[in-house]
Amino acid sequence: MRVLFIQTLSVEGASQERVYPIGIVILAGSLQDRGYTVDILDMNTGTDPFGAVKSKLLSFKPDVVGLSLRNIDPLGNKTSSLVPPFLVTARLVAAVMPESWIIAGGAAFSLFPERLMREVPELHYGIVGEAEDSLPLLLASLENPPSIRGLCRRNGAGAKIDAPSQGLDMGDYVRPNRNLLDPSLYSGINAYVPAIGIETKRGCPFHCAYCVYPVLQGRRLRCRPLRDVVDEMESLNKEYGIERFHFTDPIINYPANHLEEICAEIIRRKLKLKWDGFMREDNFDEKNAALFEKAGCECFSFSPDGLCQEALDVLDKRLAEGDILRASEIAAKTDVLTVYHFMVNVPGETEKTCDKGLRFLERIYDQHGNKKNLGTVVLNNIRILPGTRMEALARGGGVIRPDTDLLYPTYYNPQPFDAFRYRLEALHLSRNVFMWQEVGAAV
Ligand code: B12
Repeated sequence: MRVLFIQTLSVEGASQERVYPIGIVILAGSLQDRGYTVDILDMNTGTDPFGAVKSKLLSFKPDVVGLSLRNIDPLGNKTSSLVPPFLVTARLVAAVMPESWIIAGGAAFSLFPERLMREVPELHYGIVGEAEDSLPLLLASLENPPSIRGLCRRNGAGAKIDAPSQGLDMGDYVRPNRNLLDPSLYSGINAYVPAIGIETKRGCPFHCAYCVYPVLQGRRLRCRPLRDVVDEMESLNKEYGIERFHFTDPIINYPANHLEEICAEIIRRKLKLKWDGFMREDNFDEKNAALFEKAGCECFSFSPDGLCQEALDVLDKRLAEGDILRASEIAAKTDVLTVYHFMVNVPGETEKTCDKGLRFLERIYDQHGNKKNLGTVVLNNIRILPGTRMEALARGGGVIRPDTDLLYPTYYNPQPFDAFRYRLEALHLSRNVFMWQEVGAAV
């Protein structure tokens, strides 16, 4: 059986940062190991994505096409959607290869399975969540599949979805087979984000009110054996010359010691690699910050999200303002860049919390002023995603209607603080410009 995987459009235009699609490369590799003939097309890498789909279909002639939908929209306060290009891709596949089965998967599909089955009638099946075990079972029973973890099948006008898998043992992790999609094609195309992702674990035990990571990977932390992680990085470096990596974990420095052990192994093998990933502030101290830096960390990415204690509490971050300031003080003393992500106009925002937020941002800039090692500050309104506490808060509080369709970009940004983001952005830009231009104190 011939199986073609397509990474559908993940970004709005060719100028955006691209990421190597490890999800479909893992799936294709494990199918190949089982005797399937596989191929991969990433629509994000060329200049004529739909033309590339048509020619790949005609040359490869797949029996099954797996469509991966990673992002439902570009986030970042934008109002465009990635559903239309996904729909058109499925339509194009059905038109060119009417006999092929079309199966969808990926993070964004997993957040909206039923909605997307309705929106895209060309899809025969979907798989919600991780698919290493489920996809081979589905391919072996396409005409009449039994109950399979995460399987999404049509059921009248709607869809029936079996409980997803969130339990893959990371000791059995099958590394992405890079022969199926050359990682060097992704070298040098991004200005900021390392395009090659490495998983060190799956799962997230936290309860942040807006976040879907536990929906996608479950709450149980499943760590990969550290040598397997470093072997993967080392072989990518030796075989493909890859030097920069992004650890894709929800939180890279949790649980304690896993990342530390990976770093110790990188240092022991004398690998000259650069990497980054999202870290929690309450597990960040002088000792591990120094170790991370020595092992090649090129950016501490923090997502404290709340700009004051009230915001941290309403977002259920289980962090204190002091944790964030202490982490930023430590980070500011290193030679590593730090990036902070904050959410703006969160539930319960008042004049007082806005003022506190502005002062908090000032303090972070003050800490980094000396070494000028503040990469950037990302300020976003919250994209309301299904199944999160934010959805309940937004619907319950009348911020969105009971029937608002979350499939398309919907942000939590009620009046009267709907323009607060711009005040924060003005402060952020001003501090940034004045830090670099050295023309005295910013206002
Ligand atoms: C790491 C990460 C990043 C890194 C990527 C760096 C890199 N080099 O890889 C960075 C920080 C750069 C990033 C950026 C963005 N990201 Co991001 N990212 C993630 C994260 C945490 C992990 C992704 C990952 O690699 N997972 C590991 C792989 C193995 O899993 P997977 O791809 O999901 O594949 C599995 C299954 O989905 C399934 N599957 C996948 N494809 C298919 C296909 C078929 C046919 C089948 C059956 C199954 C299947 O099987 C796979 C194996 O089990 C996810 C959250 C999450 N936990 O999923 C968010 C996530 C995917 N990102 C998201 C978004 C929106 C973005 C951005 C648009 C944000 C922005 N404005 O910058 C950009 C887009 C970048 C791009 N070009 O696509 C959203 C997408 C959903 C949504 N809300 O739209 C997520 C879910 C987070 C969120 N906030 O909700 N991201």
